[in-house]
Amino acid sequence: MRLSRYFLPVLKENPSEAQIVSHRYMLRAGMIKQQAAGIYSWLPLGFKVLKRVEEIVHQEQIRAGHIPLLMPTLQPADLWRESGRYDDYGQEMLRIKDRHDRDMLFGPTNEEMITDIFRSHVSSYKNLPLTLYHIQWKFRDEVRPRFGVMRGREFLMKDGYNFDLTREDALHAYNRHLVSYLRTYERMGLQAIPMRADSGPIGGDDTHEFLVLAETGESEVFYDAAVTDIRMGAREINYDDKAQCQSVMEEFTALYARTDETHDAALFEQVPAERRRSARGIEVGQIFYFGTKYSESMGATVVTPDGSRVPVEMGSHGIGVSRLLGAIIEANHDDKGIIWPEGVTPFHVGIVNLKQGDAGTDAACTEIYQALVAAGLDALYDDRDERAGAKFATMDLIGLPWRITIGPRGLSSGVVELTSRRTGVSTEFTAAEAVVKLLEIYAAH
Ligand code: 5CA
Repeated sequence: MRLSRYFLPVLKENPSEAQIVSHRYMLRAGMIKQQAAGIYSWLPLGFKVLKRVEEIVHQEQIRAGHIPLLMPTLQPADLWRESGRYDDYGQEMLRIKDRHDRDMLFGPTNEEMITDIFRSHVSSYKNLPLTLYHIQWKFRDEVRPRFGVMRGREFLMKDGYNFDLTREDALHAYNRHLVSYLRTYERMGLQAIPMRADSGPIGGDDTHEFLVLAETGESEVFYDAAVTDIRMGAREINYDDKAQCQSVMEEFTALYARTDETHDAALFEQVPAERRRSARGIEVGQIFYFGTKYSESMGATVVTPDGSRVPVEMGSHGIGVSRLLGAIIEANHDDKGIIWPEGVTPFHVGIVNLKQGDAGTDAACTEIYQALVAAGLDALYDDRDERAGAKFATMDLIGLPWRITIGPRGLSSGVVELTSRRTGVSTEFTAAEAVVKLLEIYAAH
């Protein structure tokens, strides 16, 4: 993409309404525009990152054996009357009437609708286990929408629902989600720690939230510092292997890590004093096991091998897809702007032409731009007639992990400069070497 033809409305001034760094940079980098409290348009750069985050979520869900579908944003109120949540949900639910005076709502989550789909089509244990998920916009009329996409009213969520015959199978689904979430966050350059939490309006006994540690996080958390040393890394996971998923779950949840809702001061005292931490965190996901809470009230039953009928065992599992962009920026930035992890960057590399209008540098920039595109890399070429300083500032703000700088001096000795946004370190390469180097870097992502 040539920047002169792109739509990147960067802001020079700090927007006064933004209290935290991710919100400030998302507005300044022209990623989002607020349309109403907690409701945003996703401008091209923001939309590109959102799609990349969404793609990683899809890939890891499919890897875990979970099946994508798509449910609507609007739901009939009657489904929610069946589960009893229509009245319970309170003012967070946006209630709408259609022209026939029927009660509708903008879905804040989909337990009822997925249970309805299940009961319409599945009636035998032979179709289990089954996990269905979608990535769809939700609406929650939050009292205090704030911090940009962190606490929106309209937000994008991945929500998945497992259906199993036995409690043991449902707990395996819970573990599978836990493992797949850990992989998902790590691919985005984030460490998200599973912490014992409270189930709130979703219900159920077993639940973990995934917390990214950040000073600006809304949740208060207490944990054993040793938990921050554990990584999924590149280990191979067989998602059908119950014992393996269980052991990863135990490894990541054995140490003390809880949100304030379930914090137990006496238990926390047993953590060695030098490892006891209290901090703040951003909740980027939550998994729930709730058994037959919805299947019983909504009549979702299956025939068992011995011919009897039982309500299906369920759980639900959510990732805050749009919130993740805020969390990634909170964890990856400096005072000049965003520093995208390679896994989610909107463009792989930016090209800065130091002397726009000079025939030699223009031709060299076009050539390397075309070579990058031909190699399958997504490059943003700043071909605007601007000072070099302004171009560097824009690149630093929008946070592409790599920048190629091309000017007459380097070209006279046949080199361009490849600079890491994270370390600031520059290395000289020929244009062809720079392309190869970038291909190597991105092969791992
Ligand atoms: N049905 C369950 C699991 S699918 C559920 O709704 N869980 S949840 O309430 O915990 O939401 C899942 C994730 O969505 C949260 O962990 C959080 O990351 C994200 N989320 C929740 N509310 C908001 C909001 N107002 N703005 C942005 N993201 C949100």
